[in-house]
Amino acid sequence: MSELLAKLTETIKTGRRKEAVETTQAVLDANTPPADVLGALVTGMDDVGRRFKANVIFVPEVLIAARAMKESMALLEPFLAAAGIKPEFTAIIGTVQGDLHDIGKNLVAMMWKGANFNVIDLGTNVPPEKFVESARAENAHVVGLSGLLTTTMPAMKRAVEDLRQAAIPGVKVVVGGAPITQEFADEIGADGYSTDAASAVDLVRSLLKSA
Ligand code: B1M
Repeated sequence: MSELLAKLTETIKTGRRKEAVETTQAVLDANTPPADVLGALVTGMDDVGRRFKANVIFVPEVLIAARAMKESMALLEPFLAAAGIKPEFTAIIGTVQGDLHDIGKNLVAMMWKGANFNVIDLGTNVPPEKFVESARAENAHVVGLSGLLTTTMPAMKRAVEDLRQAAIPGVKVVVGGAPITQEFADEIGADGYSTDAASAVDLVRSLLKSA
């Protein structure tokens, strides 16, 4: 069985969608514990994240791996639900108000899903109050703000301020996007900043582990 799980990890790493789905079905048919199947999938996406961060692979490979992961997860989800296994964290994500860029934000959302977070994607041009409303309604552990325009950096600042003012217990705010820097993140009072989608997984894990 561990051979099949290793194969499953490999199909995600290489984005072989059809094989990923077939292998997921095979391990489920063999009554493999759903947590072990999930572990094999997440290990695959973690590896994708590491190689993306190291510039060994690029956006298209990540998208292909994420698609394989998504289809395998669709098969696995009913088994996870039946076993009472829930995603570790709930994460809200969106591109800040006035900003329509979503490629980077979508990559972060995919990486977070690949790490088995429950991801609620609010899309682009998201007003500060929508982040607050959604974080409250979903009992979010983390809110991710993406911004690609220097002209929308003030909207990111407002969103962080509103989230701080709302004082939602335990929620961490993380930011990213091409013009965003660690200095800016510190200046606006965000809990964390990451340069890329793969690091955004490590960032959330470390912020929430130390919470
Ligand atoms: Co726009 N655009 N664009 N654009 N666009 C930029 C950003 C720009 C740098 C181009 C340039 O002039 N050289 C420039 C901004 C300049 C500035 O602000 N200083 C610019 C401009 C000016 C504009 C318009 C104003 C143009 C106009 O209409 N006059 C307009 C604005 C519209 C609006 O938003 N209101 C506009 C429009 C567009 C398109 C619609 C045509 C299209 C967006 C399509 C889409 O997103 N669906 C577009 C594109 C594609 C770009 C470029 C070419 C590429 C952006 C991208 O997707 N990169 C960009 C120039 C460039 O970067 N070369 C440009 C790939 C993506 C994977 O990277 O989003 O940085 P990125 O995400 C990274 C990290 O930043 C990080 O992870 C990702 C990688 O792993 N990250 C996070 C991102 N979010 C994160 C969140 C996190 C953590 C990490 O935690 C929550």
